[in-house]
Amino acid sequence: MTFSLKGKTFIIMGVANKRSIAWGVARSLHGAGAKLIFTYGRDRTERSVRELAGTLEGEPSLVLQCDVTNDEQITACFAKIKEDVGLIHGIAHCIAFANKDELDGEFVDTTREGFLLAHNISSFSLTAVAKAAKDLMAEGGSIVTMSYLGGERVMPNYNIMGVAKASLEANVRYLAYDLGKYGIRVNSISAGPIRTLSAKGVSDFNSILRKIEEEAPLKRTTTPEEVGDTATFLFSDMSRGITGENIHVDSGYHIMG
Ligand code: N5H
Repeated sequence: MTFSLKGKTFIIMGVANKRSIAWGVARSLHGAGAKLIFTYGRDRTERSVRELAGTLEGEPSLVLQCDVTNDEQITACFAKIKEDVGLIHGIAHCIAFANKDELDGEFVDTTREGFLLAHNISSFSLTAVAKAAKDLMAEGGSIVTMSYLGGERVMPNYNIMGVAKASLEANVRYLAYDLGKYGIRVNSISAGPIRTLSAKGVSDFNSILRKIEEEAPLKRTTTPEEVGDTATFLFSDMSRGITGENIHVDSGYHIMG
């Protein structure tokens, strides 16, 4: 059994910029010798993803659009991947969205539209992508998605995203059950708070980080590299007995009362 991912291909969904967790996953996978394919959702992130992908040494990575709210785009994206590389070994799903005005104030005020939008992008997209990718993982594979403690416990202001992450974590378990027979494992990483673009504008983010530094067993906050290395472990044979799991990469914060 080996940690090396040489000769294996992974799809990374959700890079926005160099601070993205998805980019931490990409760097770690690249370091393990994997071949990468990047997907982006919105037109305006294309440039940033292409620039970052271009900084990786070796063969250039394929960069494709895959707006996960659009079934035709998902189909077209995976058809293109099938045509270009044939076989893949895993997917890093690092995608989430909720309306900004619903990540503040009271959860009880969540609208039907906002509720459905958050679930569509942050949870259903995993089901849709797993379905599209299943046949491309003919040698078995590993799917890894990103969660947060707010899916298990109430965290002020996380609101609709907490409910969407709870759905995502259950989604992981049901997908793990279905796809296990094909040798495909499905897991999530519950990352501690990281200053990414999606965390931008979160009021008092500094004090959230400070609380982690004070209270978490490891007395420090989480880095995208730490999440990336755990994802690489989940993509490698070293984790071959693990599926349907939610691994906390959060300096141990989740064990605190
Ligand atoms: C308890 C907290 C703080 C409050 C909640 C933050 C939730 C963040 C997650 C969502 C996914 C952020 C989001 O959708 C923001 C958008 O409304 C606006 N931003 C964007 O559109 C930017 C440009 C793009 C790149 O963002 C997305 N998502 O596409 C949680 C924090 C302590 C931890 C945290 C920040 C968790 C998390 O889930 O990310």
